[in-house]
Amino acid sequence: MRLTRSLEERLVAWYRQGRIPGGVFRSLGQEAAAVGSAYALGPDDVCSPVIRDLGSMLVRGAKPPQVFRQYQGKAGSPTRGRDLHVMFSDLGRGYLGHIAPLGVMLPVIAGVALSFKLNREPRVVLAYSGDGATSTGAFHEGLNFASVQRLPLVVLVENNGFAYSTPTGSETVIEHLSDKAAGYGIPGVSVDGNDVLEVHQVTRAALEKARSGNGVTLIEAVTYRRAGHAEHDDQRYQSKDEIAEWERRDPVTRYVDRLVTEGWADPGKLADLDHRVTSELDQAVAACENDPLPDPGTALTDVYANPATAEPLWYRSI
Ligand SMILES: Cc1ncc(C[n+]2csc(CCOP(=O)(O)OP(=O)(O)O)c2C)c(N)n1
Ligand SMILES: [Mg+2]
Repeated sequence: MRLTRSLEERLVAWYRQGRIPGGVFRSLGQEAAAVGSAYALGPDDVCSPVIRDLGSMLVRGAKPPQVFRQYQGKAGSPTRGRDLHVMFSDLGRGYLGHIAPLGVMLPVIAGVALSFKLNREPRVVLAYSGDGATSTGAFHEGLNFASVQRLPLVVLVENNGFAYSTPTGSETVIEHLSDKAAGYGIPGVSVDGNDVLEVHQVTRAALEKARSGNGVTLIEAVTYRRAGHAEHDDQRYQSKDEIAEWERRDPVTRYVDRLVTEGWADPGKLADLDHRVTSELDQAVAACENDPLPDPGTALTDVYANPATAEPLWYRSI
């Protein structure tokens, strides 16, 4: 959680310096949902993160230099400048990059879970979703199919109170998003999304249930988006009191307090961990900040399965 937060803070600084060509979507205040749940996955399992789930990718082994290169669209980034921010996959580490239209990853990920079932592999899939995405047709079709087929899937909905500027109450009339599970005949549970251990325990139980052939679970992690939708968004539609209230429930502070009060870690050890995060990020920045951008002449390469070989038409004019 500390690595996720500090990495995103560096990205924000770069964004303000005009060094990021796309958007920066932060998970400030909701890191526990992505991190606590991803730690419940086994080494051969797969997850499909969405925009606030950088933490899950770091848990699965994504490295900060990769993330910095990707955000800057560098030639050496995971998508070699073809896509931006967290939209990249690493099948070896078990995460699938998402595609921008909300909800459409659910049918894709249901297909991944179906392949595990057909091949009798004891692997499970953890699909992340925002609250807004649960109101799309694709989400419904994907979840319905997965439920009917009893696929090894867990869907974790991060209810952070907003879909861009639309409050959750204007996206859906139900109060608890876990109640949507009833429409699919699967169990649904709501958890405190800012309690990393609760998220972890509930996700782990649901993943094991899926692994033993007992089907899909829908988990709602109740949290709050303390930053804007992305860095360009001034959040004028969010109440300052509400943001302050959720800052008091910050998942990192809460976990640190618990580690210290219950005697799991002393403050010195936690300070060492903070230093480690800072130096890992310093090294990552040094390793990649002067990397080159991709050669524009290669823009069509690797975009389609059978890449076009001709130069892009506009290339000759630059
Ligand atoms: C089908 C579709 N409609 C609209 C958008 C534009 N859009 C991108 S993110 C977003 C908000 C998503 O809200 P939510 O699912 O709650 O996730 P959050 O950003 O809160 O993590 C919107 C409206 C989109 N990408 N796809
Ligand atoms: Mg949301």
